[in-house]
Amino acid sequence: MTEMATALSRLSELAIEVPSWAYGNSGTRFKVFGTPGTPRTVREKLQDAAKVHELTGLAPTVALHIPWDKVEDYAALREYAAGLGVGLGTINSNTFQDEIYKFGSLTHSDDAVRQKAIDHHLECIDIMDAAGSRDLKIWLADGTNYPGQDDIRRRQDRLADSLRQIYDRLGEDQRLVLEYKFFEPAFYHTDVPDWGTSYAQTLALGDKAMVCLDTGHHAPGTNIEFIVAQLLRLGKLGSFDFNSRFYADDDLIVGAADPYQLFRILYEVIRGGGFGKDSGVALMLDQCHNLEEKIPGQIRSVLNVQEMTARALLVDTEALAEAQRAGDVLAANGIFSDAFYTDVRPALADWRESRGLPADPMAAYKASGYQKQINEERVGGAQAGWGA
Ligand code: PSV
Ligand code: MN
Repeated sequence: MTEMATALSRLSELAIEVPSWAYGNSGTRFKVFGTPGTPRTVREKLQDAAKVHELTGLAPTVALHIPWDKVEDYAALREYAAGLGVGLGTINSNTFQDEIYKFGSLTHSDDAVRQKAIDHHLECIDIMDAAGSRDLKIWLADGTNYPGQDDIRRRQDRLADSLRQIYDRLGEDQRLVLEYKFFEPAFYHTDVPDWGTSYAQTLALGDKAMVCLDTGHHAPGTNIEFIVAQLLRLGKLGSFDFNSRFYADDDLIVGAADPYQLFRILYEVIRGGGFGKDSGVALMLDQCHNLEEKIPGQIRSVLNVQEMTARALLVDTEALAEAQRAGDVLAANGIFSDAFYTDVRPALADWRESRGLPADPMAAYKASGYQKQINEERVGGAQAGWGA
């Protein structure tokens, strides 16, 4: 087998979870631009996600956000999704849009507010039971804007207690993933700002609690692949929220800003045993499409992950280990770079065709007429978006 064939033989293990909210309207704090054809309901979001999977074979599950994607009957939603060829994935909690959470949710000093936030997560687990989801993803907007505003140490204790109550309600095969973010919306301190805090909190909980790494949630210049390597080493990397950024938490198309960084991250994922169905690492997207059309935006994103995964699989690990052992810095770096600079696109096009998929999913989407169809059909009603 050629090196390319060996690399591509592992690609069928790649599965990327897409976020329901990527199909709704979202934007910046200045303006959210609506686009024609935007879903009005969860079912319409699932239709769009299914289109991405149909054309790429890469996105078999869809993450839901509660309450944005609240429905009466999750078992029925699950069946509806299955009919479209996709499954329901991670359930994301949301304690960042209610008035009562102005000063925090799982860390709040008022027990009544904190209980409400805990109850919301317990409700999310009920939804997971009905939807058949494995993961509960928790990201908190909790933090403070001014030194002295609250007792940052007590807030950690309250967080630990809240998480314990949520963790104890998880089913045997369910997990909790705790997502960190270094700032925003809080500007002085954030209660789960970094992987270390997420690691410490999830370690205290037990094996079913893991860290979620959102690639947009670090200070500029952070060596994210190092964090990936470390968390895999510690057995605590539960999931990714992939997106890319130039400045802050930009939520742009993954791989758009820095493809080499995506390559380096995926190399460490593979190297650390985080790649493949049984690895326990969920590869998700967390993106917002404000200017571009959303469905092709998601298609581009999953293709970018696939492309960088293929390149990372091309690294000649034996030659690399040998160069590293020999202390040959330039040879080692050269081997690494050679894989990154290999154009895998023609091979990927063949790979897709051999599986009955379109060689060029972006072109296939354009030619499919789907966008025109939803633009015409989805008229009236309220377009889904942040808070909807
Ligand atoms: C927070 O910035 C975040 O990354 C979390 O994952 C939220 O659930 C998501 O964005 C909402 O868009
Ligand atoms: Mn995220």
